[in-house]
Amino acid sequence: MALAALVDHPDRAMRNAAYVLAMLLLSGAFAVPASAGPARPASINITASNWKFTPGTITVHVNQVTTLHFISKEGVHGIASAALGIANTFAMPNATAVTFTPHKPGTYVLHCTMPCGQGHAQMTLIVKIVQ
Ligand SMILES: [Cu+2]
Repeated sequence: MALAALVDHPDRAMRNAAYVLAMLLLSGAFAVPASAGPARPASINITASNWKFTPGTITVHVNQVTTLHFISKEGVHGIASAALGIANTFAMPNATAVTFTPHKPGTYVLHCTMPCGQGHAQMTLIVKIVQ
């Protein structure tokens, strides 16, 4: 039964019920938030080796506090991004981590910051920032 029909219902109790329902709808009591606010913190493990990061592409949401945990299986490598606010961080046999919060969507290509050998120039981590 449509709400409009209930509002004009001959039975007073039904009219009251319709009124309460209308107020609840107007108050947004049943509304699902369009945006749940900042996403929960993310944690991503990245393994470095000669000469790649695995995974080579990661996806992070705008305003999502994200921690990258690096560990190297081979050699010492590094990552940094001024645009993303990622401080220079080395991937070593001991795990290291860096936390950042991206604000601008886009695809960012981060090159290894540590001269690490013949494949160094091609060693990248692609960070996709999405809404
Ligand atoms: Cu390198």
